[in-house]
Amino acid sequence: MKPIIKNIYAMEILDSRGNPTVKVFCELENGIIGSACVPSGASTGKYEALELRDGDKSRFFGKGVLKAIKNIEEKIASALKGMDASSQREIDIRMLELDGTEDKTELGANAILGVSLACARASAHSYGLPLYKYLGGLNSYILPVPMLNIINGGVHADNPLDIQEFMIVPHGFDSLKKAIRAASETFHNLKKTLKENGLSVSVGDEGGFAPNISSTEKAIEFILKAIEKAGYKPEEEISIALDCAASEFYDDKNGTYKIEGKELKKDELVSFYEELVKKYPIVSIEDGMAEEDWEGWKIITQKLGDKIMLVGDDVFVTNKKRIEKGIKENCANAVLIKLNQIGSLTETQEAIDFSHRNGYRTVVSHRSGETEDTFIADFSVAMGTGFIKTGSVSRSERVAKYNRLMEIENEVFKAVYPGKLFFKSH
Ligand code: 2PG
Ligand code: MG
Repeated sequence: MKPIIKNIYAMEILDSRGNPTVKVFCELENGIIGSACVPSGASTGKYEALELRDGDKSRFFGKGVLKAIKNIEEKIASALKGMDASSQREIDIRMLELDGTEDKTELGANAILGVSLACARASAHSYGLPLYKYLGGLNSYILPVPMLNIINGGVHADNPLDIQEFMIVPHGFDSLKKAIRAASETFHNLKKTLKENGLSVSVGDEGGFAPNISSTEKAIEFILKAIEKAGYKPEEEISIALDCAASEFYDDKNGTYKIEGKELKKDELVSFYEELVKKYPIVSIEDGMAEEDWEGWKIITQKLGDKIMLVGDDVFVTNKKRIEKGIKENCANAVLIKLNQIGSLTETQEAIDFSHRNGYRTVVSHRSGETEDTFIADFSVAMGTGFIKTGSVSRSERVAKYNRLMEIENEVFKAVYPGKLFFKSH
């Protein structure tokens, strides 16, 4: 029996920062209901699709999402009723037409994405398939290598670190379970090390520690010490990845970057990164340059593009047009993938396919404001991206995704953990 959409409805729930967000339910005529929750960023890119908020200061400081819910229930539901929930492209394109704007300002990307994902879930249930198989095919088998953010800075924490995310990449293992265990043991050793140094071990938005330090090098050294204390080998087994979120410290008037109390020109910032890469086992830098700074992106790609992954987040915003510009101009070599940056499953899949076809790697990513929804875990396996970043090994909205991935690893016959494949040179 075809999974025909009977009704679509939504409600306001809270995200991991206690702010409202959208949860959507897709009810099928066969009685099955699929639901999905929409996450929300803090260091959002300027060119992301619009997250529709009410702006009514008397509720949730203006952050309510009742308008988005109204759009779902009054406009989108009637347009999709009677459609086959497995016709994902048709559903998404129908919503894009209904919205009619470039960046989803009419209906809201949070409204559209919630519906898009809830339809996929309902249809997967209806066919009796786990989401990763439904989206990726019955033979989906590639797990992602996690990038775990264990020290938080930037706008995700109340500390003086300019760089937003200090991640560990446990690539030197032959299973995801072993990689997650290594990450957990490193995390706990980092806690011990920070405590011994009189530093706070309270965590930031993504579950990483947020110690009161300002030096990038110091943060990296604490992590390397923790890896060793946990009995693992830095570089061989566990490396470092950074998300600089450089748009947050870019001065677009002067074209300079303010980092660690200094004002650096583009090439000086790139030299700063080059030194870090020389000194430490860094395998990936995300948003090393700002979203507007295409020139800076060219410089960093020339200098570091053949050595490490250079991941574009704010600069690409999961938008095929911006990714295309990046590829043409030789900017970055990988793309961060966030469903809610572009606002539909279909467009996200297109962005991933397009990146892969052009030799760019992709990393599926959470948002700093998350929910208990584990869609991205299944999605990363379905798309075979080989990478995911979904925070630290604390805070359940982060851990839920890793736990789901380990479940998938149990389920898939000889699932491949590609860590050693991706980082051969290390
Ligand atoms: C990022 C994300 C997720 P935010 O910059 O990559 O870590 O943060 O959701 O705040 O944009
Ligand atoms: Mg980022």
